[in-house]
Amino acid sequence: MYKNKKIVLVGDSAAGKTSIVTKYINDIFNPYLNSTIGAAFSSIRMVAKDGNTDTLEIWDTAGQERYRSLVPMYYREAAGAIIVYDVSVPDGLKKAHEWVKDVRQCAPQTIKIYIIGNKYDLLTPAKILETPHIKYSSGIPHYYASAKTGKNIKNIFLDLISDIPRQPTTVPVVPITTRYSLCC
Ligand code: G3D
Ligand code: MG
Repeated sequence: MYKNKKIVLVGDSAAGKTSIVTKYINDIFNPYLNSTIGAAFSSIRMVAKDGNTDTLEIWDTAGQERYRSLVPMYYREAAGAIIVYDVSVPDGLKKAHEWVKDVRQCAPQTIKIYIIGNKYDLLTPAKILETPHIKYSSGIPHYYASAKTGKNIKNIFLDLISDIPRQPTTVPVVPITTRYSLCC
């Protein structure tokens, strides 16, 4: 038995975190989503690249300043962090790196971090030409994506889940004396 793999989505408000999760889980893009309050939880089973099935626990957090103090709570025992920024916002990638600092400070040291530049569909052909195609940003895997068109959404989750090693579940050890006392 293996532990579920806990993934947290963080990033500035309106970067598209909820839209990415909705696209991944339900394969729909809903342009009329309500903004997230606190965090939303979803669970899904998926087949990793090695053919084994993992259960993913996805925590979609709220980026607004007023909920920011809650975010470290969601980092606890997280195995992966998806940091989302909006490619159409100036300095989006720089802001994503502020979230990287946050994750490194509060999450387990072993956490796998991915940076996602969402809303790629909003870039004009001219803008696409001047946007550098980076695969890594300061050593962190970086993807351009679009929750609207679905670009890279499945790849992100598949790559991340396959990057996270499986951890056996710890079975609680029942002391022998306790076991005998139950029989009498
Ligand atoms: P958040 O969860 O990070 O706060 P949301 O962000 O998923 O709520 O999305 C914020 C806004 O961005 C929404 O629009 C949503 O439709 C839009 N959006 C999310 N992903 C994409 C994308 O890939 N492309 C485009 N074009 N828009 C996207 P509103 O208008 O409701 O604010
Ligand atoms: Mg949201």
